Amino acid sequence: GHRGGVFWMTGLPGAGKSTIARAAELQLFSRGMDVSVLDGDTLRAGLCSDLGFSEADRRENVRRAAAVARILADSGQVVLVALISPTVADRELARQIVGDGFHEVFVDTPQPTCESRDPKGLYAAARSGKISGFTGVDAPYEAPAKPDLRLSTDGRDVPATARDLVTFIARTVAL
Ligand code: GGZ
Repeated sequence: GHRGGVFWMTGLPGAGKSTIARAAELQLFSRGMDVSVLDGDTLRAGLCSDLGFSEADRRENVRRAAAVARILADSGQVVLVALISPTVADRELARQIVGDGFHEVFVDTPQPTCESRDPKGLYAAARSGKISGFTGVDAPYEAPAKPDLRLSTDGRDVPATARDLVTFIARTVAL
């Protein structure tokens, strides 16, 4: 068995949060651990479909994700949360809601790398003014100064990065 815990993955759009979370989920599952993933895309398709990208809506998005994560962690799950959660205050709110068992993970990918990935063309749309308020272009991203874990992704493949996360999680939730 293992304890529950919340591993809150913050980073720029395109940093690899969701991809690393999904890869880590598989690795944790194959170790027999109880794991779930809450990611921005999924939450915004359902629980948070009424929210946009204003500062207040992002804060509410974070608040709901943290509340759900806490419920799951209290029931013993390892919860991977993949949300931009752009400000220090957003993540402080999440930490406060989750309580003990909150761990901040910074998916640290240089912005040029994120922009060159641009899987959905959103950086390009933001650069050309087709969308506004895009994180990293014309909306802020405050990198965590002292994350509990920093995942540097540049030049590394997803399974290797996910392995670093899984090692950290396994150590953290061990009974
Ligand atoms: C940031 C945006 C925006 C704006 C749409 N700013 O790479 P994606 O496309 O699929 O994932 C991003 C997702 C970010 O949602 P989060 O819930 O993680 O954000 S937050 O924590 O700030 O609430 C991105 C897409 O939504 N997207 N418009 N303007 N990301």
